[in-house]
Amino acid sequence: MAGPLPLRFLRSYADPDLLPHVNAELALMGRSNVGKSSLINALAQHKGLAKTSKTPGATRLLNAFEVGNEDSGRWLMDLPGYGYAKVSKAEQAKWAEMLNAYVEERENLVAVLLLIDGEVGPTPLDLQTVEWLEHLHRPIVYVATKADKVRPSKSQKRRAELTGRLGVERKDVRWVSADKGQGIPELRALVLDILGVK
Ligand SMILES: Nc1nc2c(ncn2[C@@H]2O[C@H](COP(=O)(O)OP(=O)(O)OP(=O)(O)O)[C@@H](O)[C@H]2O)c(=O)[nH]1
Ligand SMILES: [Mg+2]
Repeated sequence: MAGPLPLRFLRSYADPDLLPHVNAELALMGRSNVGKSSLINALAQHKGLAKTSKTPGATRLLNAFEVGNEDSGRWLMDLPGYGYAKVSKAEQAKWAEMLNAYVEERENLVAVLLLIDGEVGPTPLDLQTVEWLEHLHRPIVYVATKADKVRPSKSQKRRAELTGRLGVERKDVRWVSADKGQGIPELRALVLDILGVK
């Protein structure tokens, strides 16, 4: 278990080719509005650190945050979401290209935190993303978001459905609520461990 993560926003990148070398990087992926930026804020216990919005499409660039000491070279990357139908086809294609290039080529991307909406469950696009990440041999950490929105009476059934559709075991999915704090200390500890932050 760990307290708030020391996270500093560094800068945004539109082009993954311009990213500098780092020691280790962990990226948050998931469909638009699943709660990636909110999760960053919860990990840091710092509202407003990453831009969030009720409307999908809040994050449009690759946003780099440094974890731990200054110049630790251990980064957490907030990515634009996928599957947001309301932006133009051209814009969607641009984001997809940016995400693809990032995930395919980024060296020292040690794992991807793949966020799945705990209330909605995995969408076809989420399952497609899983296949793609597996194909690229990128380790996946499954995180189910918005746990507070699942009624306690439905929680067991929902958990079983979600793990069943992902084809993983229950212990492989971490349930979190950025709003209520559920699962956040455990996820902080995992992030530090994955990135090798002392
Ligand atoms: N109830 C509840 N709402 C949440 C939680 N996490 C995020 N939200 C809400 O979900 C909406 C989207 O959150 P964001 O963090 O902006 O989502 P995102 O994945 O970064 O979205 P994009 O940047 O568009 O890809 C906001 O209205 C948040 O307040 C949660 O744990 N519980
Ligand atoms: Mg975002």
